[in-house]
Order: sequence, then structure tokens, then C-alpha cells
Amino acid sequence: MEHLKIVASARQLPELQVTNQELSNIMDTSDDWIFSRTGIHQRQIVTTENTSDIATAVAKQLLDKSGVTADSLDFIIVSTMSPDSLSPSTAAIVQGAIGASNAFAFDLSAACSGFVYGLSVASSLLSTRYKRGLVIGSEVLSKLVDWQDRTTAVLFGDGAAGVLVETTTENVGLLGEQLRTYGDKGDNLVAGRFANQNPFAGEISPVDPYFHQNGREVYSFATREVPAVLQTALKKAEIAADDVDYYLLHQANARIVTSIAKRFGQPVDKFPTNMAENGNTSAASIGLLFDELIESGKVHAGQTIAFVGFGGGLTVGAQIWKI
Ligand code: 4VN
Repeated sequence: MEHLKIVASARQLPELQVTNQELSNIMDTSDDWIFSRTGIHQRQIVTTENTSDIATAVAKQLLDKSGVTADSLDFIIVSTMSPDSLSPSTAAIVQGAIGASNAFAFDLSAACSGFVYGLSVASSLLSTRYKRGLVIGSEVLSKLVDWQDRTTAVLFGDGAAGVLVETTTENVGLLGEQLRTYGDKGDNLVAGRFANQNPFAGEISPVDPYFHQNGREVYSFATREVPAVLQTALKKAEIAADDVDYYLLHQANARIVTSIAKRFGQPVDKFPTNMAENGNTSAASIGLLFDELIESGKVHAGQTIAFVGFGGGLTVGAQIWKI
């Protein structure tokens, strides 16, 4: 039987690092205020790149690391809530930039769950007629942030990360998953509401390009929903919570990760974090964390790893992988 293998991972962060201290020079905030509430010390912010640029850098690294050619790719999925444009999709721009002439490409919009939802779609594609593809989370959230709003501007960072996945006969793969969407709660995390300027349009409200969240609601959604969804994913995978080596959660907030670990009854050191350095990078965060841990050798082949995304939609998704 054919299985699914993560062949390579890669990440790309913009060069400019912006510390909490530096933010406190441009808005009324402080390192202590930000760090105590979120676990974030700094983030990377683009100066010239767009979402497709950092995604393309990840795609090129993935090809280099796995030693495959661009024309051998069957598909490219870019999960993002901050695309360059609605058309062309960010994935299509990446496909053109790397010359993946045999690949179809499309963006996936699932906010902070984008990486997990993207891997789910990839696994379905690979179980039918395709053999190899890229799943990349790429975000330039600094475009969506209201820089006058000190309650949200301090939370986010820009970045991209992804994996090359292909079919294999090795005994690895996606063992189980649970994806859920709660559209009735969607107003708790919004961004990118355009106006309709057509001559027949009445007023469409609310119109607002910027990111807004009801932090308290999203926080309690995450701490309640993630343990439940994770439990179901484990059950489907027929794996005990103790047998998972690491739980790689969306890096929204250090306190959320800690309370999920406690509620789930697993040691906090199985829940590594990197929001201190990267801030919240939405669809890029799990891939960034995965690639850092692969690079350090902490995560390696043979382990059982959980990927857990949660956020805008509201969406949540958990996957159990043998890598
Ligand atoms: C998922 C989550 C969040 C999120 C929610 C709340 C929150 C991030 C609320 C309390 C506040 C500090 C910040 Cl759980 C965001 C996304 C979007 O990627 C996804 N921070 N906080 C405080 O004052 O303590």
C-alpha cells in the first residue's frame, strides 16, 4: 500500500527583526506587556517582499533539499490569509517563478489552520492520481495589521514554511486527522473585508481590511476545542497520547499552548514553541516550528508527531503523522 512521506521541510523569514522594545518606540506598549501575555519577544517583518516571494524561496529550498526537479511536481498548495492578490493566486505565482510546468497550483484559505488543512488536501491528492507536491504556509500579516491598534499589531509576524510530500512504500504517513470548522463563530477573527463599489450596491457592512479578533473568545475556543479534536485524531490514528513524541501547535500565544497541554494532560515539554522569536505567523507557524525542530535534530524520522492548527473561520485541525 502507498503511504505519504514528508520528504523535506524548509522555511524563509524576512531579514528585518522587530523586537518588542522597538515596537514600544512606535506605539504605546512594552516588552513586559507583550511578553507576559503572549510569550512573544520579536517577529520578522518584510520591507520589500510579498507573500509569493517568501513562498517561492521556500519552494526553491524544498527542491534543493530533496534533489527533485521543478517539473516533477504535480501540485503546489499555498495556504495563506494574506495572498499577493486574489488572482493570480500566490501558489500560481510560485509555480511560475520556479518553473513547475507540470504542476497545478492554488491557494487555500483556512487562516491559522491552513498548514494542516493543506496537508489534508495534499494527502487526498496523493491517494488518487498524483505523486508529489508542495504544501507551503506563507503570510505577510504585516499587510493586514492595523498598526494603530496596539492590541493586535504586537501579535503577528511575517514568514513562510513548507514541506515536500510524496507517495512512498515506506511505513510512514498520515495516521489520522480531525478537521472542524465553526463558521457560526467566524466573526471572532476577521480580516480583509472589501467594499463592493458596484453602482447597484447598497452599503455592505462591515467593510474593513484590517485584522480584528475577539481575543478572549478565540482563546477560550482554542483551549476548549483543540484537546477534543486532538483526542479524536488520536483515536482515529489508533495512537495513545503518550506515544506522540511532539505536539506542534499553531504558535498563536504561549499561554494558549501551555493551557492546551495542561488540559490535554501531556507534559508541556512535548509542546515546543517558537513564538518568542517569530510571533504569530498564522498558516506559516507550524511549518516554521517543524523545520526548526528538524534542523536541530529534535524531530526526526521514526517519530510520531501531531500537527494542530486553530484560528480564523473559526477552524481547527489535528493530524497524527509517523514521519
Ligand atoms: C488563534 C488564537 C489567537 C489568539 C487569541 C487570543 C490572543 C492570540 C488574547 C488575550 C490577550 C493576548 C492575546 Cl488562539 C490568534 C489567532 C490568529 O492567528 C489564532 N492571542 N490573546 C491578553 O490581553 O492577554
